[in-house]
Amino acid sequence: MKKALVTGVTGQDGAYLAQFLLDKGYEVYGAYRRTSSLNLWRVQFLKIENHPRLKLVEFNLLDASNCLRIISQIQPDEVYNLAAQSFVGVSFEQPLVTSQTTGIGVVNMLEAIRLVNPAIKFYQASTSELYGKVSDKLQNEETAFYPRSPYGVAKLYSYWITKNYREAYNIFASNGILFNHESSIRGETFVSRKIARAIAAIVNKKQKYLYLGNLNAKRDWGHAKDFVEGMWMILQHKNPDDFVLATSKAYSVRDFVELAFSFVDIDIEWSGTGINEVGKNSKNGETLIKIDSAYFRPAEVDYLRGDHKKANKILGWKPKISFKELVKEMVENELLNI
Ligand code: NAP
Ligand code: F7E
Repeated sequence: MKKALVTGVTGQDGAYLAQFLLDKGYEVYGAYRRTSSLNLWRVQFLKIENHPRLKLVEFNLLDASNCLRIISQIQPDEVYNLAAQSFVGVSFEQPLVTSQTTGIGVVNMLEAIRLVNPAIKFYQASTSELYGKVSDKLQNEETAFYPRSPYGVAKLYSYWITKNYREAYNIFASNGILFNHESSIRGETFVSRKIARAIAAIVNKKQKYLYLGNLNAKRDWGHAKDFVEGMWMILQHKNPDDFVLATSKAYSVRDFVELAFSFVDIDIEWSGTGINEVGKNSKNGETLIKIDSAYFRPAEVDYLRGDHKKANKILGWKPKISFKELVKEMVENELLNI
């Protein structure tokens, strides 16, 4: 039975990946950060918390001794490093914590693997935020990086240190450069879930307005379930390598809002400009969406659209869940659980 260590198991991808690996027959060590109140709601949502092959272990990526001990005690076949401060907005407020956790912290894990057993395979959660101020209309593994946030810069370090340990020590260390992926268990502050939650609250008269920042930013949004399968495929490939996982379709935040409201039969009509723009229910003229400048970022990533040809050709990976299905699932889940 193969053993996998998944860091960040309390996060969206960690929970989905743990579920995926359990289904594949792995023994899964789900590493979570010790806090005053353990937060396992995602693992519970996916109904895997009592799975006999899921072992939850306390862990902190910032503590090198802890990484070393965990790797030497568990002796995993595969390590998926998903732990990070992953919110781009917060990274502008907490640049040092973000640099340490999302950037430097990764070395703790790579060093532990190098010292304990360099045959352990390592997956690093890299991101489309590396591209930032994009030069190409469609970004692939060859596109130049130009990160636009402390988060993106930290991920640039972790991307390169992963590649460096591969080249210097022959460790099977691969980067998955993943474009945005969402689900019903996405963090509440990311724009997709924020919109879905607000719609359920507005329909149920618990909230009057949805406040947003930049409506025109475009993202390549997929479903987390498809993407965790890609992470596993990356580590099953015969050689360590870096792969883009994306849907290759881009939609704006505005598109997301319009589609999401359409699932509760509300057609959004926009008027005004800049921070005075509003979104109204076209049937009765009621204002539902307002702009709040607090949600604008000091430097924005305007456009991301990934080219997943390499992953498709070499790994046979492709996304299965469409943008429309994703948004529908998210809105329906919020309506059910409000
Ligand atoms: P997430 O929901 O924010 O999960 C991040 C996880 O990291 C949480 O379990 C968090 O624990 C844990 N963590 C944070 N600091 C830690 C530390 N010092 N030690 C141990 N664990 C720590 O993020 P996600 O969406 O699942 O993303 C997973 C990974 O993929 C992240 O590295 C993210 O940057 C990257 N990524 C995400 C996307 C996306 O669209 N989702 C795209 C590209 C790359 P707590 O629960 O205790 O906070
Ligand atoms: O923002 C705009 C915002 O916070 C998406 C992380 O998983 O994906 C994620 O990063 C866009 C941005 O995700 C609001 O300015 C407008 O342009 O949902 P987000 P993100 O920044 O793309 C990448 C791939 C990662 O690696 C990250 O870990 O939406 N936007 N209004 C807003 N964003 C938020 N959060 N809230 C708003 O009110």
